[in-house]
Amino acid sequence: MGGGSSSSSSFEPPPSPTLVEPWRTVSWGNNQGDLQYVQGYKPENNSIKHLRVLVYGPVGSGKSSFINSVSSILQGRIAIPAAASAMTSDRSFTAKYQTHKIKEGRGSSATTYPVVFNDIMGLEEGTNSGVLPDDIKLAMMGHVKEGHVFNPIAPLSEKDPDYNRTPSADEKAHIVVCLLSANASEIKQSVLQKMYRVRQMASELEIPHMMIITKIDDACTETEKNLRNVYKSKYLKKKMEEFSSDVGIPMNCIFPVKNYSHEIDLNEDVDTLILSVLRRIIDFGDDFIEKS
Ligand SMILES: Nc1nc2c(ncn2[C@@H]2O[C@H](COP(=O)(O)OP(=O)(O)OP(=O)(O)O)[C@@H](O)[C@H]2O)c(=O)[nH]1
Ligand SMILES: [Mg+2]
Repeated sequence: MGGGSSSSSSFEPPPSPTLVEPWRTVSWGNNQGDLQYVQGYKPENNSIKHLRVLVYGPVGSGKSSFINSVSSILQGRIAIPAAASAMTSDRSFTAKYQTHKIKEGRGSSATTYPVVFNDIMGLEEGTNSGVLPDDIKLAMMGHVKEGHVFNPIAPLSEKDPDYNRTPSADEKAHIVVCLLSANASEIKQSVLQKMYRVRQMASELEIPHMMIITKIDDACTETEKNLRNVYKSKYLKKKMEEFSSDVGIPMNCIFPVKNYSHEIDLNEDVDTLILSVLRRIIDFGDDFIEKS
């Protein structure tokens, strides 16, 4: 008895993975305003040539890919200045501290945009691997020289030739951005603790701090189908709330993106999300420049 009965409870549809209305508004298909804003930015303060963005996060979270994506959008074509790994591994692909400048124009008249990005080794689980939070603090303060290879066992010491004793105002970071993958099944507690420490260090130095959630295409079938579902996806909203409380960053400082990874051409919706976060990075970083 009962098999084949049409009792209403056994035929209830599964709950929808998306909200009816997006919880944040995005002006899709209208990138020109944000692009001009970003391309036209210049720090007012004459002692600062460029706004410096320091990115950090777990191994493989998409740090180098994010820098490449920004570079691609500003240059209007896919660019690969920051070597990204071919696949995610548990060892950081980026070991060296490097500033990425984005070229503006071509040939002899080419200049660089006044926003630069510092790529850093990934955070890893455990005590003897990945970049140390203390080294990230030194990078924030401008003490790490270009090309330094991070040592996961000991932080850079003042005696080391790679230690910059007298950083200029534009060698210091003006905004710190942590990246986390929305696809990471579980971020290890020890990695989250390191991120929490880095967030505290940035607060002590009063440097603004933001979070970017990457790989939203990989993590949620609704956003994979259509990026415009990003703020309707219940899964992504939950992930952002979890990361917000884990690292101690308010929701209004967290932005989801899809990085360019396999594409050979730019895509308007990918650009919309990246430009929207880039605009905030510039605003928050510029607030810090203005008050320092
Ligand atoms: N689908 C998808 N893949 C991504 C995205 N972002 C990065 N990836 C891929 O994830 C892998 C790791 O990306 P990387 O940019 O090298 O990550 P990273 O944080 O610089 O890694 P380490 O330098 O090793 O710490 C690469 O294969 C990227 O192509 C994204 O938003 N979506
Ligand atoms: Mg990298």
